[in-house]
Amino acid sequence: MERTFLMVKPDGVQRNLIGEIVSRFEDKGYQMVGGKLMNISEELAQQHYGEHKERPFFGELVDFITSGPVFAMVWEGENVISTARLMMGATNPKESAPGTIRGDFAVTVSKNIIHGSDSPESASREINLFFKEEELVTYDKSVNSWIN
Ligand code: DGI
Repeated sequence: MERTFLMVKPDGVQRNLIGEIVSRFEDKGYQMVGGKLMNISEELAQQHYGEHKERPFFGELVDFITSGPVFAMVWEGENVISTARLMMGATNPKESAPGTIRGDFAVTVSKNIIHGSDSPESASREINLFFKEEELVTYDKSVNSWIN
């Protein structure tokens, strides 16, 4: 089954949105297989956002993601990578539709509440960056036969 990496960023944790965000993915029919509250080190932040190294906002991005605890998660389900991106909404909340997480809770691109992998390659890279294999829990839920 497809897996993705999702993370409630420091602004989402401070604004008490962990539960709301987890609920949205549970309500959709996806299954959490890993989750932890953690602080991101400078080194991990640089690795995670490596593709943005040359961007003018890279320093700001690293400072922000290390500014407080995040809630890192792995979610599983059919087409979860691209559907989670749809549920998150556009990167810039000025463009994200109402009903999406960013559309409902964020105002500015630098504090846009949630991260989600954008491809199978980044999902695999980010899951491995944040979680050890033994931290991920594979289990069956009988309700899944009514979802898939
Ligand atoms: O995958 P996304 O998070 O939707 O977007 P991305 O991978 O293009 O960018 C990663 C994060 O970088 C994004 O969630 C917020 C931040 N970001 C993107 N563009 C800008 C930005 N931050 C600032 N301050 N200015 C930008 O133009």
